[in-house]
Amino acid sequence: MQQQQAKKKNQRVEEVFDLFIKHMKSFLQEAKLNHEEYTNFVDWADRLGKKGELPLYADVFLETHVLQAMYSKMPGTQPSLLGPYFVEGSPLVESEPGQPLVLPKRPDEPGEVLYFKGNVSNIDGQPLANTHVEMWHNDNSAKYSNFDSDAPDFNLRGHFYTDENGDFEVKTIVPIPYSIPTDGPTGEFLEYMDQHSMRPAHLHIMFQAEGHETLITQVFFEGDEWLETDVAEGVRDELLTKLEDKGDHKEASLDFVMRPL
Ligand code: MBD
Ligand code: FE
Repeated sequence: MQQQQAKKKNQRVEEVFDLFIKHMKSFLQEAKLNHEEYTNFVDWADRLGKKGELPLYADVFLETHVLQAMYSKMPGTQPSLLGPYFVEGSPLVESEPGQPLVLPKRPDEPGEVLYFKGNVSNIDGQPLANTHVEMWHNDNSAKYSNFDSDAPDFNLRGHFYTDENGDFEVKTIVPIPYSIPTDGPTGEFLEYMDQHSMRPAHLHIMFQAEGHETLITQVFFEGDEWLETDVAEGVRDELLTKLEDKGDHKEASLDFVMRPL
């Protein structure tokens, strides 16, 4: 009996909802939201959900604020958006001795070859060997496998581990700027806001190391035309790297710092 009750009541939900209502009251007074606007909102949100765009909308317009409220003053690499296109179960990427790790790709994968290097350490500067690194990004037509791309599932998605010095190097292609879908209720919202739909090119990267907080972040490239106006506001200065032109390929690198639990 007691167990059943404990299962249903969620103190945290109650606490957060009470706070939400408290702040919403003053927000509603300030916004002077009328009843018709409220019903328009409910109709739009219903369509958003029915089209399966709720995760997209939330990750584009809310997730950055969740992250900044909690983590912007914390030490270590700033997190950025997980986004709606992460899928669990990516393949393990292994390499032959002396060869780079290669993210799964089609034999004729279009795009510029990118060698991306990184180092993972803790906030005291100690390297974090054997850290689980998960990477995913879009292809040269700006599409993500398992979602809007015709590529096989898990194309340009994989995981691997840092070496004894906390280093890794992976071969993939350069991601390109991404337009979020504009043909549904999220696009309708963008029109109301007179806001473009672009995100700068980015690599998604997630680190898991024992005794450390999981770090979910993104890597952006200097000079990208969408950095300042990223529709999802995911860019942080420390997540920028330079794409170096090496003739037949590009190189980039960034170091990452994980916080202890
Ligand atoms: C993306 O590729 C993305 O990373 C986010 C956060 C939102 C929409 C599309
Ligand atoms: Fe993305």
